[in-house]
Amino acid sequence: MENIEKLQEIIDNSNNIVFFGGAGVSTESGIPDFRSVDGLYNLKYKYPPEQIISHTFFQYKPEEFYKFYKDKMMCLDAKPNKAHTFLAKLEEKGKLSAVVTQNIDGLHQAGGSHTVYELHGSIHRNYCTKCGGIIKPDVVLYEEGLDDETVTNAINAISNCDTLIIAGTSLVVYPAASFIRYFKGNHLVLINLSETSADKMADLVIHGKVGEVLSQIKI
Ligand code: CNA
Repeated sequence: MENIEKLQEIIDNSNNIVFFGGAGVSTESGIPDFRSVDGLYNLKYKYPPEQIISHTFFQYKPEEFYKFYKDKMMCLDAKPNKAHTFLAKLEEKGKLSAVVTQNIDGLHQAGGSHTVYELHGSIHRNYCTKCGGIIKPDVVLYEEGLDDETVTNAINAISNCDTLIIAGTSLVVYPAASFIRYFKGNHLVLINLSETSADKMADLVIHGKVGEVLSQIKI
């Protein structure tokens, strides 16, 4: 409760908030994350998920890749949750300048957010790898680089914000996790179920569910 009040005060006094999130933002929409106990990394597959969602695996075993991808990553029926709608409202009120997300599910846009930098792409876009070649989802696989323009926009947003809210991410996937180092504003807030390496840097750490936490804030 004391933490919620502190978060309310920080949000009330901020006019340029950036939200940096990960898979934990969508677990309340029913999409499993990668590293929690019931996340994707604890499921049993013929190959470890890290291997399946790599560029090499996609090239050499596209059918196996697509089996896993369609089954576990293309969550087209998921609906935005309280975290997504809260952030959209915060943007509408002119208090949030950008959402920087590692998620590929498109739920921030579905929830009404406009400025969303998708560091790892989106399941909602696909492209042909060469004319008449295999279709690849526009998601960043292991061994692949991030889109330059998206990275520049994300870093600019983080560098210029007054408050950075980091939520629902284990902060272990690089380079995405390193972008939070560009923050030089007033308040760093961390909302995550489990501890992260950035807890010690934050002004406020809330170990809880991001949707539940944010929906208690009045805007
Ligand atoms: P991760 O490594 O799975 O970490 C998720 C973190 O969120 C963990 O620390 C959890 O404790 C925490 N968490 C889970 N649920 C909640 C909740 N309701 N509230 C607060 N915290 C919660 O995921 P990261 O995003 O850090 O890892 C990066 C990968 C995961 C990116 O490449 C993503 O593309 C990829 N991913 C995306 C999705 C998606 O688009 N929804 C789903 C699964 C994985």
